[in-house]
Amino acid sequence: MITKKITAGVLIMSVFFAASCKPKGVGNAVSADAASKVYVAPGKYDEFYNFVSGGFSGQLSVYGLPSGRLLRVIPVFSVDPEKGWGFSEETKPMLNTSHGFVPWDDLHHVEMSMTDGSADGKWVFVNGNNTPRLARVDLKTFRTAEILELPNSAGNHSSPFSTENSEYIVAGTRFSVPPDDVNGDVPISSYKENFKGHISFVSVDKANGEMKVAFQLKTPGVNFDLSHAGKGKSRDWFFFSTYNTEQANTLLEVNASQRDKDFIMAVNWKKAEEYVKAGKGKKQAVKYAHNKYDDITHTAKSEMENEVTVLDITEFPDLVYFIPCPKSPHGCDVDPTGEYIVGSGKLAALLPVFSFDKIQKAIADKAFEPEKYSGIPVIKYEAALYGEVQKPGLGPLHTEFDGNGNAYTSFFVSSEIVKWNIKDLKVLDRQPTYYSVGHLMIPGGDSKKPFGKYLVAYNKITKDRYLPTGPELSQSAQLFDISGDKMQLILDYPTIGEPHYAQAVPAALIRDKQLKIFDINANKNPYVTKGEAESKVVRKGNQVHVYLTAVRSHFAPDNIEGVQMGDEVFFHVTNLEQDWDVPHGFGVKGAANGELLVMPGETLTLKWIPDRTGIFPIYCTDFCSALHQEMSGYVRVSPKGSNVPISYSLGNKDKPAAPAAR
Ligand code: K7E
Ligand code: CUA
Repeated sequence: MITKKITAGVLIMSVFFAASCKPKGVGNAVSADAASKVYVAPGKYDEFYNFVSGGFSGQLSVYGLPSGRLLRVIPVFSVDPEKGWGFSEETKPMLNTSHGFVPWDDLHHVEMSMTDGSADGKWVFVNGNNTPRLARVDLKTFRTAEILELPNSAGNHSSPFSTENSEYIVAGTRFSVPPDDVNGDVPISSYKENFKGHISFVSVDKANGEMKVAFQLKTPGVNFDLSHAGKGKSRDWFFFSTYNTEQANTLLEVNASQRDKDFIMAVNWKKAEEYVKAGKGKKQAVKYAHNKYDDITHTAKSEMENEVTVLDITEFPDLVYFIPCPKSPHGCDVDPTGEYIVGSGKLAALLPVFSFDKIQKAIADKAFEPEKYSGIPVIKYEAALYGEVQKPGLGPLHTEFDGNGNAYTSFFVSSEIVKWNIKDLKVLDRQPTYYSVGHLMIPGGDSKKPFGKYLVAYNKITKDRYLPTGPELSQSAQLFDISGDKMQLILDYPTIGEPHYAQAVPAALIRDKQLKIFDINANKNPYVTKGEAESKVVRKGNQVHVYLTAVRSHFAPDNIEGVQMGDEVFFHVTNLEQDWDVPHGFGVKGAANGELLVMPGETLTLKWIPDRTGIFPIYCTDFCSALHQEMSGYVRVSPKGSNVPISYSLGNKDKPAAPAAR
């Protein structure tokens, strides 16, 4: 038995190691007119914003397409000393969780907020795969506005995917684990009895985007990988790919690859919503963090939530159905019409396409397998199947759509993108990728209205593609023109972190909505300083609060004395500028902290605990004017108990110290 299993494992591994084979035609794939297709002249704008997951970097990067220009890296789940994200006192609460401050995560998927099944350019949702979290990035500021931890979950991979009007963003747990409210101190080998899956349905407030765990579905213990909501006629449904339906708990590469088929889980989320409204859900005590950033107080707040409503899917016979899908499916993608659901079995030699109409008929006719799976009806494979794409390639992962009846699937093992027709399931074109493509992306390619035109392949391995940089090579993106019958490779560029999924939308949807400055008059940060005359230094016990202003090209005050060893110094820096693109930075010698990068009208706070006596320069880190190098000052640190009083000045105009509030 064991030998048999190991042989299966070796087979699987050898398929995956074949990933490093070079595809044919390497080196001459880019034709002569490619340069003109990606050329965006200096001063001209790109046609698309492209939001790209950073994988293990935990951040979201923003590129222009077709140029491949990197426009921005938005810190989300990982601290970023460059922007002070997770270092300033105001942003630290954003990374709070029920485990405390978690400074990193693994960000895989990107979903734009949607109206009528199409991106509306308001927000981008992203997932944290490690400590299960969802984040919302505001596209007016290109900043993370909200982070929501997910209870009962472990590894939020199947996320975030949105219903047609972003009624819900889903989050399916990758790892099943014992629920949060039971004793989880159980043998790992008791997986089958004690481990459960949970899918979170997170509602989104139409007006301000605020997220809330509306309810969860408790499922048998399996791994959830990816998902997509239905569209059009299937809009009330959600589809999730599962693997490890073997319910193995060790050596998954072998033991979770035993069954010939795993499942796509079809969920009628409208029904689930009705059950919850009718009070059928069970309230469960849990603990998870909900963090929000406020652009008026310029401060994040972290609150612990303590309850969630759970529906056990085994108790509701018409809520969830399993559809067999060969073999360890990864991507689960729904075409623009909502009729076709593509399951990409990583170990399958074909690509099954399921029909929503047939699934509905199968449910009505009870065309189920004789045996349920953990109490859930299993629809007969043939009863749900529209057809199979034969010999599409090896190691299918993800599928996107161009809106013209074509699907494009990425193949990791055979390292290629394959274009096929959704109706007749015939392969139309295949192009190599360099190398081992993971996700692929067409602007709007998972929505009701794909914008088409381009396809980007996000590749895992680059080997000989760029100048070598030691043991670690960058991942790459490859841009294809898909406007013709054949895909044409037109650009190749390195990426930040490890990109997984990405999305892109026409620039016009976002470009003109940008916030240029924060209104200083509206600034309600408790430590704001609205003019130089109000700048001051206040001692409160062993805390020294420095109310500092920044304007081209000085800080007020810039000479500070009276700080002592044992003090905690808080620099509350307000940028008084009211002009676009004039941030000021703030750095302190020896501070065990990041810098601050303060936008016009904003207040941010840097905490510093001096470790020695002496003179410590402070300075602006962002080249803001011709006299930027002059934008600096000094802080004097004296021994504990010294009689040097608190004093501060600018231009030798001494100001008396504000009365100490001890
Ligand atoms: Cu295919 Cu995490 Cu979406 Cu990567 S996942 S490739
Ligand atoms: Cu302010 Cu440089």
